[in-house]
Amino acid sequence: MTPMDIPAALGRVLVIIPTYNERDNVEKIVGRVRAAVPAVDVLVVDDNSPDGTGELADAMAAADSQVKVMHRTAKDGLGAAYIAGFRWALERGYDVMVEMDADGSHQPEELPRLLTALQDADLVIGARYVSGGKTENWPLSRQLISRGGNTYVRLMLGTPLRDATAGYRAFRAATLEKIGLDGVNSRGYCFQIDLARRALRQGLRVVEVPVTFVERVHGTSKMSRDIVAEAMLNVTRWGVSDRMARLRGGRRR
Ligand SMILES: Nc1nc2c(ncn2[C@@H]2O[C@H](COP(=O)(O)OP(=O)(O)OP(=O)(O)O)[C@@H](O)[C@H]2O)c(=O)[nH]1
Ligand SMILES: [Mg+2]
Repeated sequence: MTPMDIPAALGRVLVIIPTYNERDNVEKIVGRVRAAVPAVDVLVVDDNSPDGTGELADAMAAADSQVKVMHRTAKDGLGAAYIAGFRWALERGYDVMVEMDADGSHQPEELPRLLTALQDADLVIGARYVSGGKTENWPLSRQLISRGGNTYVRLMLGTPLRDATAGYRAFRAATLEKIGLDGVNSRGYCFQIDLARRALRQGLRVVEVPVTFVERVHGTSKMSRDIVAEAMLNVTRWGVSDRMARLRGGRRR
């Protein structure tokens, strides 16, 4: 895709990139975002990476006024980093917030597709498991966990989404204000499921567009057994309490 202007109706867009030890990725990803959609601003949210990612981000910010950096004191999970980035953006009047990983799995060149779709949506999810979407170079074990997780989410929560755990997203500011960030406390990718579920419950328009998710080449994954366990536990809890609420309210409807 060629560099794109932001659709005028969308307003000011901030791409939020959380980082923890992404020294070999951070410059490349920020450069790709700025090249793909030159009008967007970028916020790197670094959790005091020991490998110097934060300093590299500072150097980029010094050279480009559209690049900003938030330094947090310690590794506190992806969810917490995004919430901090969202609050930063809301305080500064951005109209759209994009979530993007630093490791190249979310291709900046596909951002125009997400922003185009956001013109008729409140939340756009760059989805792997819809027609036209895919994962590249992912080991079978990761594919099984990811697909299995999504099936579980659909069954437990009764959502129509094919890729509720996907982390490449575009939110309208009004969407984040409506769903409220105060009660969101999941740390790993469960955070993504939580936000999608909250948006759907508010009756907001959640649209999935196909993307190609590319396995990281540099650096190491922060994915862990704890993150999967957190997601399973929370999804089960939400599913059970939704069902209980429906049973209690069912007769009156
Ligand atoms: N600020 C911050 N960023 C984090 C934290 N954990 C992960 N990240 C970043 O969040 C993004 C996604 O993390 P990954 O480790 O790639 O997790 P993943 O995509 O589920 O795992 P892989 O597919 O194996 O790469 C990357 O940009 C990480 O650097 C954290 O605690 N704090
Ligand atoms: Mg990754």
